[in-house]
Amino acid sequence: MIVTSERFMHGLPPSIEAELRDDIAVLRLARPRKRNALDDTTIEGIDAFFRGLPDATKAVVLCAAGEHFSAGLDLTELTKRTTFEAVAHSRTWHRVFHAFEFGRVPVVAVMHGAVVGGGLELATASHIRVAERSTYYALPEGIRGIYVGGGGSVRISRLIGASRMMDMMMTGRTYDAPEGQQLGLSHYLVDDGNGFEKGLELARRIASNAPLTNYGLMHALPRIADADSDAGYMMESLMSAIASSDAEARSRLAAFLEKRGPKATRK
Ligand code: 1HE
Repeated sequence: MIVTSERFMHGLPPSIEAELRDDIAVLRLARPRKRNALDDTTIEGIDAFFRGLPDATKAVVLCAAGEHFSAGLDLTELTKRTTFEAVAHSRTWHRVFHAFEFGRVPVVAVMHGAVVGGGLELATASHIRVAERSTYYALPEGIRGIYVGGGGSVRISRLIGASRMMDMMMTGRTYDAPEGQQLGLSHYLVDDGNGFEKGLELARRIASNAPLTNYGLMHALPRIADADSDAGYMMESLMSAIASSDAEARSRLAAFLEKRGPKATRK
C-alpha cells in the first residue's frame, strides 16, 4: 500500500516528498526547478524525515524528481554567510547526514543525472547506491573557489581514494555512471528509468534481513573498518556473538538445517 506524506508525516518542506510503501519509506528530493539544490530548508527536511519515520519502517529509498539527483549546495545561500556561520552550516550537514548514516534503518540512494558537490555527499552517506546510466559525478567546489563541507572529505575519499577526489576537485574531472560503478560510487548500474524499481527491490530485500544483521552492518562494520585490526577483530567477535544468539538468527539457522531455508546460490 502507498501512503503519501500528508498521512504519515507532517511539517516537511515542499522540497521533500515522503511516501510509505508498506515497511519501506521513500524520501524524494522535490525541487527540480532548482535541480534539487540543497538549501537549509531541504537539509532540515531530510532531518525531519528521518526523525519522523514510523517505527515499522525497515528501509528507506532516497531518490529525486526531475532530470538530476542534486546540484549540491544551494549557492544562493552561501554568499550570505559569515565565516563562523559557514562552519556552523557545514556542521549541520555533518550532523544530519551522520544521523541517518548511523541511524535506525538502511538507506538506498537512487541516482540519476547530476550527482554533484553536496549531492554526492548526500548520496555517499547512504548505505547502498543505485545509478541510472544518465548519472554523472562532479565536485565543482574547486571551480567555485570553495571546499566540500558535507562530509565529502571523509566519505568520498574513503570510497574512491583521496588522490582521485583531489583530481576531481582540482581539475574539475567528472566521472560517468560506468566509471562511477567501477570506482565504487554506485553498487548497481541500471538503465534510465529503472532506478526506482531497483532501489525499491533492494530496500525490500534489505528489510527482510534480521534486524541485528542490518544493525551490525550499519553500526559495527564502518567502525571496525576505521579501527586498528586488533580492536576490529574484537568488535567483530562481539557483534557476531550478539547477532547469532538472537532468536531471529536461531530460527533462520534452524530453517536451513531443516532444509527449509534458502541456499546461497549464484544470482
Ligand atoms: C542552482 C544550483 C545550485 C542549479 N544552487 N541554484 N553545485 C554546483 O556548482 C552545480 C551548479 N549547477 C549546475 O552546474 C547546473 O545547474 C546543472 C549541471 C546541475 C544542471 O544544469 P541545467 O542546465 O539543467 O540547469 P540550470 O539552468 O543551470 O539551473 C536551473 C536553475 O537551478 C537555475 O535557476 P533559475 O532561477 O535561473 O531557473 C539555477 O540557478 C538553479 N541552480 N544549481 C542554487 N547549486 C556542504 S558544502 C557542498 C558544496 C557544494 O555542493 S558546491 C557545488 C554546488
